[in-house]
Order: sequence, then C-alpha cells, then structure tokens
Amino acid sequence: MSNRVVIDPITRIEGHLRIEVELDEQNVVRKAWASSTLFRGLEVILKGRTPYDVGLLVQRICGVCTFSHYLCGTMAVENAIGAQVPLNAKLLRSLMMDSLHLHDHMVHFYLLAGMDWIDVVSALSADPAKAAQVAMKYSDVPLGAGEGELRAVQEKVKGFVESGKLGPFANAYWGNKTYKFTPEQNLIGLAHYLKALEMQRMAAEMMAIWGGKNPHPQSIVVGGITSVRDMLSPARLQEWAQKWSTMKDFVERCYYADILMAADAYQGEETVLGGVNVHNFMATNELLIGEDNYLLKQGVIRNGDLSKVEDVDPMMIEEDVTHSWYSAKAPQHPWNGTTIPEHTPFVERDTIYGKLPTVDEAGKYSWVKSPRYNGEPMEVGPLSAILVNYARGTPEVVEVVDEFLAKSGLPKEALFTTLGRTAARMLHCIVTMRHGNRTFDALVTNINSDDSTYIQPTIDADKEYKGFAMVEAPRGLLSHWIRIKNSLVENYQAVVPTTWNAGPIDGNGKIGPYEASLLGLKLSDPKKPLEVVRVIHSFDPCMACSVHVMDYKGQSISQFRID
Ligand code: NFE
Ligand code: MG
Repeated sequence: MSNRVVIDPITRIEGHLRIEVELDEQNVVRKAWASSTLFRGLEVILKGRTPYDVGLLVQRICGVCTFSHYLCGTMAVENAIGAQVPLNAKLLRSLMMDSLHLHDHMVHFYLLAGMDWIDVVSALSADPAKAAQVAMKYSDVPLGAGEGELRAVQEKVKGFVESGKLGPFANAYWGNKTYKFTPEQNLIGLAHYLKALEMQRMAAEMMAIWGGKNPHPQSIVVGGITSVRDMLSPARLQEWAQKWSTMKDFVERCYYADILMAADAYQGEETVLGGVNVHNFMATNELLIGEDNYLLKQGVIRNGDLSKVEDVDPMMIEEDVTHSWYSAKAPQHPWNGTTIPEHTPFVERDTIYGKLPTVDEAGKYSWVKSPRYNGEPMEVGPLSAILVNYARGTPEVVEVVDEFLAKSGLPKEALFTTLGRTAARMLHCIVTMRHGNRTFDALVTNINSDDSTYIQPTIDADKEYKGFAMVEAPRGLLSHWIRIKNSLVENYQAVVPTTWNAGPIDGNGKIGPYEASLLGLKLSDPKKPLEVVRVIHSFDPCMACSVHVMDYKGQSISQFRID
C-alpha cells in the first residue's frame, strides 16, 4: 500500500504549486516536497533593457503583488545610480504599498484560504438568529452579521447549491473532520467572505488613486512619482481618507472578529496549532512615516528566539539550486546570480491515487530556487514582520499582539503555528489601520511647504553601477538586484517572498518553510488532505512571483489530466 499523497495543483493560489508528502502508518507526514511546476523568464528578459523601464517590466512578474515589484525594481535602479527621491514621492509609494497589503491580506483570509476554515455546506444548516448572537461574542459591533443579513446570505448560497452552480465552492474537502466551526460560525464566515469581495474592490480603488490604475499601476518613475495633481487635490486626499476609514471598519469588525472566532473554534486543533517550521524569520522596513523613519523595522530572528533581533545584512543572501531546475555550481549572491534552466523529469511511483509522476528526491524537483540567509532558511511574511517588531519592542506592534493574545486566550507560542501565521496577516492590517495614517498625515503636512515629486536622474554611459532594494511585499521580504553597464541592464535578479518560503531542500540538507511546516502533520483522511492545504495556504503562495521565468521556447513542461 503506497503512502504518497500528491496535491497538484493546490488551488486558490496564484500559479501552480504541487505538494507531495510521504505518510507513516499513522498518516503522519514524514517527508514533504514543494514543487513549482510553472516556468516563466522575466530576469532574463530584463537584460539589455534601459534601467528606466525596469519597474514597468518587473511588475509583470505577478498579477497580484504587481506594485511590490514595480516599486522594488524602481528603487533598485535608484539605489544603483544614486538617484534622489523627494519625500512626497516616498510617502505616496508607502501609501500605495498599504493599499496592496490591505488588499492581499483580506483576499488571502477570505477568498484564498477562507474555505480551509469555513465549511460552506455546514453554513446552510445554521440558524441565522442564533448566528447573529454568536457574532456578538467576537465583536462589540459586528458588521454584516445581523440576522436578516445572514438569512439573505444563506438563501443566496442555497440557491447556488440547488441550481448545481457551486462556482468557487465546488470540489472542496467539505465535511473533513478538522473543520471546527459550528454551522452558525460557518455562516458568519461565509457572509464575510461575500463582504470581502466588495472590500477587495475598494482596496484596488485606493491603489488607483495614486497609481492611476490597478493592477499594474503606472505612476512610479526612477526619481519620483507622477501623481502630482492627485496629491495636491483636496478631493483626492479626502477620497483616500474616506476609503481608509471604511476599510478600517471592515478590518476591525470583520477580519479581526473572524480570526478571534477561528482562534476560539480551533483551540486544541493540533493541525493548526501544532507542527513545526524553520523558526527563522526575516523582515524589512515598511510604513514610512517621515524621512528615513519607518513604523515597522527590519530584522532577523533565529531559532524562534524573541530575545534577540539581528539587523538584516543583504550581503548574506544567496540562492541555492541543488534541487531546483537550474544549473549553477554553487550558491550565488544575487548580484552574480544566473537563471539557466535545467529541467529533469519526475519519476513514476505508486501513490494513494495509483501510479503518478512523483519527485526525484535525490534530484531536482522545482522551478523555485532556495534562498538562504547566511546559509539558513528564513520564513518571510507578515508573521516575520510582526515577530521582528514584537521582539524589537515596537510599541504599536506590542500593543496589538498583546491585545490579540489576551482576547483570543492563545499563548505566545501559538504565533509560531498555522493559526499564528494566518492571524499575523490580520494583525499587520490592524497595525496599518490604527497607526499607518501617520504616513498620510506626514504627506499632508509636507505638501504645505514642498510640492516636489520628482528629481531628474542621470545615468552615465561610461560608468558601471550595481544596486539593490528591499521592500516588505504582502508575502514578505522582496529584494531586487541590478547591474548596469553601457546605460543598460547587465544582470538582474529578484529574490521573492514565495521563493524564500516555497524553495526546495538545499545542498546542505536544510529544508525551507513550506516543507518544514508539513512535517509531523497528521491527516485525518489522506484522500481529503485539507490539513496540508490549510498549512500551505497560510503562507499565501504566489508561484508567478517565485519563479518569474518564462518558457520562451514554448516547450511542454508537464501534462495534466483534469477529470
Ligand atoms: Ni505574486 Fe509577491 C508578494 C512579491 S510573491 S505575490 O507579496 O514580491 O511572494
Ligand atoms: Mg529570482
């Protein structure tokens, strides 16, 4: 009897991710492999281009966090050529990043990972009157959870089910034993899932206020930003402030409340509150509130030790490709990084579904590289940003984390789990919503005496340049690395959040965050591996970002049969 489980693709993420695990006789995961089966080519495409186009080109790495790459690429060029950027432009860029964080985190919890926690089928048997009472337990002023609203949601979804048009609710692992919400809690979650669709639109509109459009905003240039008239228009400033306050309401009254509800229902559920991960965390500066003044600070935590935070040293970043489909002799620092595809096939093996292609564990098995910091794997993402700042004693974070632990009754150790990682996205939004308006206030104050948004940069054709930038993207620390020669891009590498988290085991046998977080996980039904899906979704995977290379020859990499 085979003990291999393959989930391919893990759905509700951006791009293709494949997870394979080996179970012991008790259905506990003993080995795990994360493979990205998607191949693209942006780092290669950038070579020979003008550095002024880098931002626009690199934001095509992703269709989700487009702005992260746009900003990071532009800043890498600015860093390389020593371009100065006015404070107004920096503050506007920070506000745009806020809108992206808000968008991605709520989309993650409700639309991408929500169905791992909420059993939609169970919501159909809830009593809406009772559910409205339950909602009062998690918020003093619940939003979108009155009896009439909940009854309307239930009727609407019943209508989908009866007509056989389940749409996004089709083919989930409904009924898995590790779903813990009561029917009433499921109904509240489902109502907020639908509400999140409206909020997602509003977050996109916030990005468009300063970016012209979303996705793929257009207003950032090397040396500044072009949204000058918007920045100086009281009506536009007011529009931003209004949307900010609507968003704050949703984050406090729905998102926070629902995570408290999950903490309550899932207390004691080993598959979300147990398990291990790499316990190393890294984050960079974000939420600019004045010149060189960030609300959230950079740092590295090792071995889960919150008593010490190191400063990030960008020179300690390398990428290993021992088990990735690239060729390179040794781990490479991104300034000297290469992207040379070397694909090898999977091997046919018995799995619980019969014979399937499976990973060659001694060989290569993913298009994702394995970034390492001083040789160690690092988890990046909102959990890292929250832990680094909690450990540093950043008052705005300490207050929010302590309040959450007190309200949820969770111990501090619960932060290092799937539930903690899921909660951290919400906590990041809460810190942003409660304190991030300082960026907006700094902008409004600064434009009273300074309306500059752009400083013309110069690139000297006779000089060689190298530069890099780091930004805290929604899924964590993102760095872009550039070399410029003859006024053109000579080499370009992006080391991306999902790459840090999803990369395969390295040449020294050190496993990355995705694979580590699955070890020891007990599955209640290997044919419905919801536990694996829930753990992996808590990282909010984005394979488009993590691979960002394209099969320019149009080769067939794998074939899939969809039944
Ligand atoms: Ni494609 Fe991304 C974020 C970046 S990837 S979503 O956030 O950079 O991990
Ligand atoms: Mg890369």
